[in-house]
Amino acid sequence: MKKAIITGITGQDGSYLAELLLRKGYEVHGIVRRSSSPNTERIDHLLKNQSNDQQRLFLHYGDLSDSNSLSKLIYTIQPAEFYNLGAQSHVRVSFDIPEFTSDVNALGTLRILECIKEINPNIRFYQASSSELYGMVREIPQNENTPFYPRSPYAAAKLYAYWITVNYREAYGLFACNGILFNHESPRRGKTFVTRKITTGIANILNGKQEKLVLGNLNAKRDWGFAGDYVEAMWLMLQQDRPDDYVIATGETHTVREFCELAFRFAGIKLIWTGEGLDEKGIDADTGKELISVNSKYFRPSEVYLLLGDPSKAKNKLGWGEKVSFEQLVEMMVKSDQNGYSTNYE
Ligand code: NDP
Ligand code: GDR
Repeated sequence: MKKAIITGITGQDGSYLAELLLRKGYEVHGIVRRSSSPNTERIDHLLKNQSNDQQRLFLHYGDLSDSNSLSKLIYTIQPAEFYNLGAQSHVRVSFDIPEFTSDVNALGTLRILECIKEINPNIRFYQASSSELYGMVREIPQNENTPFYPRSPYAAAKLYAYWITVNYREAYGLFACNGILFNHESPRRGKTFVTRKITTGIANILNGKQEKLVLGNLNAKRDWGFAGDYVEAMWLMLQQDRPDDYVIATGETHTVREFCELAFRFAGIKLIWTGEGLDEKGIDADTGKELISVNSKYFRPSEVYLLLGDPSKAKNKLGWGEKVSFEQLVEMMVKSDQNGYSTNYE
């Protein structure tokens, strides 16, 4: 039975990847951080679904800032594949805690690569790289050859992680791959990322629990896909004959404003806009009620304005393609939050 280790298994992508690997017959080992209250909500359904004699999902305490925990787990588990999804993944928050973000996102990756090199160089390694590397974009659309220009401590740390992964591949022959993933969302997306903030906000507004949504930059453009589709690409990268780096994206971009309009439409509300800049408001066209306003506290000290990926290489070489469209994604997230979030919602 193939064994895999996942860091970040309690996160959005970790939960979908664990599901995928279990479906494929893997024994899955997740590294979890100690927290003061349980944080396994996204994988509880997987933990409950296994009987004692057929257990294939195991959780171990560890941390990307703790080399000893990583080396002990890699040595004892001896996985065939290692997926590094763990990170301080919030771009805005990385401006508040830049040192912690760099330790976990940059040096955490180095720590794993060193362990693999020293303990078992045959372990295949996936690094969760990000479209945030492109930052101030120099080319539209962005592909594997587009120059990087990080715009946050998060992205600068991920830049180090990207290059140290390339370096360990070239210097030591490790099977190490970067997936340069553009934004991907789902009903399991963390509630402080803009898409889920919008869809949970809509559910709360409809339930009378929240007056309106307060957002930041409505003009930012993102290439949004479905997380369930994107974890398949991670797995495919580690099944190839040669290690390489791939852009994973849909090839479509939309503004935050467009996401809002579509999400409210799936909730049965037609949104119209008035004002500009900090005075811009999203209004219910039928009732005139204010549903969206802008607050500069959600602006970033330096913003990434436009991301649009070109996934041609992944399509040609991995045979990967997204299955869920932008409209289907928004509808899925709106409905899931309206019906009460459940991890079983794919
Ligand atoms: P989440 O924020 O949902 O999950 C992050 C995971 O990392 C959580 O399990 C978290 O644990 C864990 N983690 C945080 N700090 C540490 C640490 N010090 N040691 C070990 N684990 C830690 O992120 P996503 O699932 O959305 O993203 C997965 C990865 O992909 C991240 O690296 C992210 O930066 C990257 N990425 C994401 C994209 C996206 O659009 N989703 C796009 C491109 C890249 P806990 O539950 O305890 O907080
Ligand atoms: P991002 O995702 O920074 O692209 O990083 P996020 O959803 O946080 O922001 C997307 C865009 O929306 C704008 N925005 C707001 N963002 C948040 N969070 N809250 C708001 O109220 C708001 N209003 C407008 C932002 O300014 C931004 O332009 C995500 C993370 O998953 C990273 O880990 C990953 O690497 C990248 O996607 C690809």
